[in-house]
Amino acid sequence: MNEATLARDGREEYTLSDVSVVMGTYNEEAAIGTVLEDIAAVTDGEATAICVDGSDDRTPEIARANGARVIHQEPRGYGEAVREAVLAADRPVVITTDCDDTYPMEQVPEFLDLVNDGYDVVSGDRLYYGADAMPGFNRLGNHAFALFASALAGHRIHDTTTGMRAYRRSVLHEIDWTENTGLSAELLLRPLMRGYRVRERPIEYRERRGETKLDPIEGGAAIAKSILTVSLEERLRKAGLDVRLG
Ligand SMILES: Nc1nc2c(ncn2[C@@H]2O[C@H](COP(=O)(O)OP(=O)(O)OP(=O)(O)O)[C@@H](O)[C@H]2O)c(=O)[nH]1
Ligand SMILES: [Mg+2]
Repeated sequence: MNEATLARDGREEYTLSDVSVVMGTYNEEAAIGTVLEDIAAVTDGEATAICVDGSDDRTPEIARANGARVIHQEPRGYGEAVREAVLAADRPVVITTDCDDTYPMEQVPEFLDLVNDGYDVVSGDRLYYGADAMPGFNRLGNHAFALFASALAGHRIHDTTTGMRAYRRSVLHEIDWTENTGLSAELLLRPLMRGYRVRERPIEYRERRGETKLDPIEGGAAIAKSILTVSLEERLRKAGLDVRLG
């Protein structure tokens, strides 16, 4: 192989045609067109887009019209959809997003560069720039989750529940995922606590288009429980005990 195609750590260097952008979609007709157009524009149409969809509005039609692969799944929650989406990805670099136009698809190339620098997981930190577009209660909750997760994981994490990340696809297949509402925290904590190379990258966060699908109180409690369960399971695993607490 030509040296120019090798990343700095000697692994193969990925391009935008090695990227799948995946998401759960549940009645996101107000945002799906913009999100998929942004992905196509920033990747020159090279990346594939996959939507795991439970909608009863026009979301799947708009997604297909914009070139996305749509996988139907009855609505069973965020994590059920995102797990199926990440495992369906057909390219070696997998980028997750919400389908609500909150995440900056224009930063996809920066995330890819960091994977080429050798990181296994690159996690978008919404709180770094203040996240003014986020409802105040959610912002406070996300700061609290980050502190809670940092204390349990023994690594400083700034944003545990972000929806925008890049993963080397192999990582997604090497770990069993158990959480639903808390899947985003799990997708960060398990790789981090198993010694994968993980880093955060500040991202701009925009106001949501369309209606939220997450109840902040019920969802917040489920996320806190996932952070606790996953961190304890990973600590026990390090001590040689492979158990499920959830
Ligand atoms: N297929 C599917 N997608 C879902 C389900 N629940 C949520 N989603 C999608 O998962 C993503 C995250 O949901 P959001 O409502 O944005 O949750 P959130 O980001 O915590 O809340 P906001 O701050 O309001 O954006 C969105 O793209 C939703 O459409 C579900 O049950 N099935
Ligand atoms: Mg969202």
